[in-house]
Amino acid sequence: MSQALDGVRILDFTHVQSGPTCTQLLAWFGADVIKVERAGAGDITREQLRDIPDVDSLYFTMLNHNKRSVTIDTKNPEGKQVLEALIQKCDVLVENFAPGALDRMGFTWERIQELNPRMIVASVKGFGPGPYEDCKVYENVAQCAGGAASTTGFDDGPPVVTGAQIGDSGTGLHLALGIVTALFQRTQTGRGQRVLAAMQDGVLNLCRVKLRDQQRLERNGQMKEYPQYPNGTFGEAVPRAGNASGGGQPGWILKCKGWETDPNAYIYFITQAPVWAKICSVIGKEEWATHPDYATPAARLPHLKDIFAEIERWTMTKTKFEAMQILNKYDIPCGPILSMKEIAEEPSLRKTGTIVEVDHPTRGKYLTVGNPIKLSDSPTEVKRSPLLGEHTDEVMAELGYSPEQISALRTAGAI
Ligand code: CAO
Repeated sequence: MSQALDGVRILDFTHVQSGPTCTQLLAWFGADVIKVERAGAGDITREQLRDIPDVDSLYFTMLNHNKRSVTIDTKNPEGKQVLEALIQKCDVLVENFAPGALDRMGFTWERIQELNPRMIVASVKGFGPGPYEDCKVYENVAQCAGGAASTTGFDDGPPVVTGAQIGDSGTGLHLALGIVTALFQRTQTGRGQRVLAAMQDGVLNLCRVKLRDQQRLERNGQMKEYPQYPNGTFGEAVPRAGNASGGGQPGWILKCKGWETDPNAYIYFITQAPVWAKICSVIGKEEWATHPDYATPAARLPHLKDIFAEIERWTMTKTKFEAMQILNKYDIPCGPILSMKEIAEEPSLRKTGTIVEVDHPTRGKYLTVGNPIKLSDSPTEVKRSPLLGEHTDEVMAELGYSPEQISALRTAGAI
């Protein structure tokens, strides 16, 4: 079967996590992704957090599936010529270098336009134009600058970063959408364009509900679904809300059977208004369904702590999976706190290709997260990440270089 992005060629100048997330997705949708790396070194993540000596790390392999790897020294004059040939042949150049690095290499937007006016140049940067535009940025910096850290954690503790890589992988997702959108517009205009996804912007986009709450706080001085209400205090900025739900249906994380020894024996429980009577019946508090202090969502808000304490008395008598089974029968929204071990072993995720086992020539078998976006007409087959420079000769031949020329360029240190 064909794939959605068949025929699209991506010149992949990305490294670490944000950019590679984007180009991996494009590769999974069928694009030919040619990753350019420095000979002898490659993407720095190849050697970061290694679990097996001298073998590409899981950090690298899990972010670079379905790509081809070519080595080019883009600061070498002959290497630059090879890169120019690739720019002429490709549709999109994706990069997440530090600000200005592409210009310093000699590949300004103007130069790229001269070489290929249809080229889309897509970049991840830490910040958009403004006071921090020249800064180098990693994941947690973006989480802090994008509003996630100040709104994550508990009221009596410091800001907390989340394990979800919303700065890197989140921005990579944003960039991928920008790229396919630009490709679509190019079908009308025939022109390329620049696509920028700043990590601060991407994180803030994912924290949209917290800017909503900032304005609610400024108008009313409090937010009744926050744990600070009714007995705590609100300051000028949105406080950390612990495990409170970001939406209009209050929720909290509750202990389940075994919590004393299992750090993940918990369940997320949402007291969705339409199923309130069922919740009362399940936990044995039938009288709450009609009691004036509990019967309506507004009446419940000042009592949320007591309500969740009562529900927890019930959840603590069940394992998280038993609780799920019972609650789902009544359409009560809830979710088990799953550990990475449980996720890795979950058969349904293997079946859908969300968790995939991949074989790698030097590492052997490992697990990865497959394509989370499923297209019915464009199936994804996850293929292992390339070894450093594995496809240099193949890509050079496609560009029209003879074996002798390739060998001479290698001797000159250009590839
Ligand atoms: N041949 C020759 N030179 C190459 C090359 C190649 N194939 N590939 C890269 N280089 C050079 C670049 O031109 C750059 O050189 P100059 O500094 O002389 O211009 C140099 O390698 C290093 O690039 P860098 O500054 O991007 O790398 P770094 O490790 O110092 O910084 C990072 C890493 C991520 C902080 C920075 O790239 C960045 O801020 N990127 C944008 C934001 C981003 O994506 N952050 C998320 C990263 S994922 O956690």
